[in-house]
Amino acid sequence: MSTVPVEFNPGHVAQKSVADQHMYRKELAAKDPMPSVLDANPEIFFVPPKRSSEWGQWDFKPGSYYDTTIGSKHPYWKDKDLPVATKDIDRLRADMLNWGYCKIESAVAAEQVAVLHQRIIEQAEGERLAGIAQKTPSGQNINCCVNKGRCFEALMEQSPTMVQGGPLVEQIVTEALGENWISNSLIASISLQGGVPQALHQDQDIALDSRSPLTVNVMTIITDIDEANGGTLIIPGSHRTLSDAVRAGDPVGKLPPTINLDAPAGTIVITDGRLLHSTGINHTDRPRIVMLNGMQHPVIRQQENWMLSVRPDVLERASPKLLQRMGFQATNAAQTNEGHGFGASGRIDEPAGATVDFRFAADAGSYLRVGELSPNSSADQLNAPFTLREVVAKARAGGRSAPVGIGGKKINP
Ligand SMILES: O=C(O)CCC(=O)C(=O)O
Ligand SMILES: [Fe+2]
Repeated sequence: MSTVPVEFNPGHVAQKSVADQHMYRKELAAKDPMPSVLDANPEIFFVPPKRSSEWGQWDFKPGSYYDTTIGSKHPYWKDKDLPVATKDIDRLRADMLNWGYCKIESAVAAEQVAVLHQRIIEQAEGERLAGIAQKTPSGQNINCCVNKGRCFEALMEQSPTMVQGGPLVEQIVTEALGENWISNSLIASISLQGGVPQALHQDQDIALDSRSPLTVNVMTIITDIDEANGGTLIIPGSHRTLSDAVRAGDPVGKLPPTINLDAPAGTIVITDGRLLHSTGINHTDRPRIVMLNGMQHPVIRQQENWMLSVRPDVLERASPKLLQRMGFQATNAAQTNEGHGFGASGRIDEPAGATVDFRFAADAGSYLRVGELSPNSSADQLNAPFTLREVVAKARAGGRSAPVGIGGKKINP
């Protein structure tokens, strides 16, 4: 056999690849505006999540990004023309462009909200009883809601049977993303008393210099939200400030203050994927609920649908590297499976993000997905051998903890 040229030797490649020889090092580093946001805005920082046993015991720092109020009460914002809840499409368009979000008034009628609200409360309790609740730093999420009630199927397609303002919602999303957008996920985000504020983030985590959003979030407000119960923290206008800075290659600089989003139940708030935001703190003893329905440009996905198309025998013999390359390692915000994979990094062979066992179960005809659960579910229904349970147990084997715990303890404070 001929000898392999030395240029192909991994050690040789590494030696020739010191950082200043990278092609786009400067450009790639400048694509993430968060380091410069954190530099210039010391009131914005990461609050570490608490374990169940220490729930509620965290150090509230006055003056920090989560210590705020709604726009109309905020000294900096109260005289600014922030988005208003309206059915006027021209105002909605202008609010999206100027502020990075808009509020569609009564997009979901009171009786439609009541159906969603009840289903969410029941499902949240059912998942806790079944031991598969997803605990988040701020409370609880219900993932993959499309499997958990007809009302969610209708919500995701903005059917007027569940979203009276569906046509208006869809028009705004189409104008923001272009035609044929797809849904990224459908999650109920529940903020509970005692939880920590989520880190401020942009949902769109690629191409942050983009002039228009590649993702938007269609947020359905299920309980009234405000400064008391953890209305979503946002920095109005940050969608532009951040993307302009990235495009210019400049640091972001000092940002205006955060506010809590306020909106009555039934409002649909559409946020630009570049807007800085996070779950707020719930100071009340009632759950704060918003449905997050991310939408994205249809091209943000793999060309070939490996999840479905790879033959079982290929999958059986695939190395961890090949699995990762085909997309069977979830990351925090991509390709999670029934919520498994949240908080993962996407690394090869990382148990917290490995999803191939769901596909193996499907091939074997034994994939049991979590469906509708409630406090009225029978013991058999609650104890069903959901595949999610097995995958999470495997990821946690040997005492490893999953970053965002599914199947942890009951989380009601
Ligand atoms: O719960 C909220 O208010 C927002 C949650 C959010 O932004 C997220 O999970 O990406
Ligand atoms: Fe978000």
